[in-house]
Amino acid sequence: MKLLILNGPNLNLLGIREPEIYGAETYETLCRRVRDYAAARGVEAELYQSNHEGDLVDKIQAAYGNTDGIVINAGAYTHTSIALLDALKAVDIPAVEVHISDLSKREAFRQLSYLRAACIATVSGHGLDGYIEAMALLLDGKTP
Ligand code: CA2
Repeated sequence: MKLLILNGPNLNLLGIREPEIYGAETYETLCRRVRDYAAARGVEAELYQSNHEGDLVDKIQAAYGNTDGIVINAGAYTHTSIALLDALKAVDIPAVEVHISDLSKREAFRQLSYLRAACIATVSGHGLDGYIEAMALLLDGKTP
């Protein structure tokens, strides 16, 4: 069982600005938490972060045939990227969309998610725990 944990633009900067929105934990902490949970569950987890839309598309395409689930926080591309939506639809791998902040309480331009239509669930506003919840959803069909 292999999961791909994808993070989009600026998520590598977690913890250095806007802690009131995104918390104080760093991207490295997120990676460690994901790896620890994967190890505890006996599954493989590959983490990938990019600021470039095409790189994220390439990574989704490369998952075809070798990955059982995708956790994706596409950052700002969530609200703009039909290319990422198409890539997720094309590979047809179960995917869960994660947002650290609660999008429903933020700006109007963050209310639209193009990716939602290709995901089995969305976890929003649970901080870094949301990534673990998304992994559990893919592994068990429910949150811990
Ligand atoms: O809440 C989320 O996880 C978001 O996907 C985060 C994106 C934002 O564009 C989405 O609307 C919601 C932005 C991530 C930016 O992360 C930062 C990290 C450090 C300092 C400032 C921003």
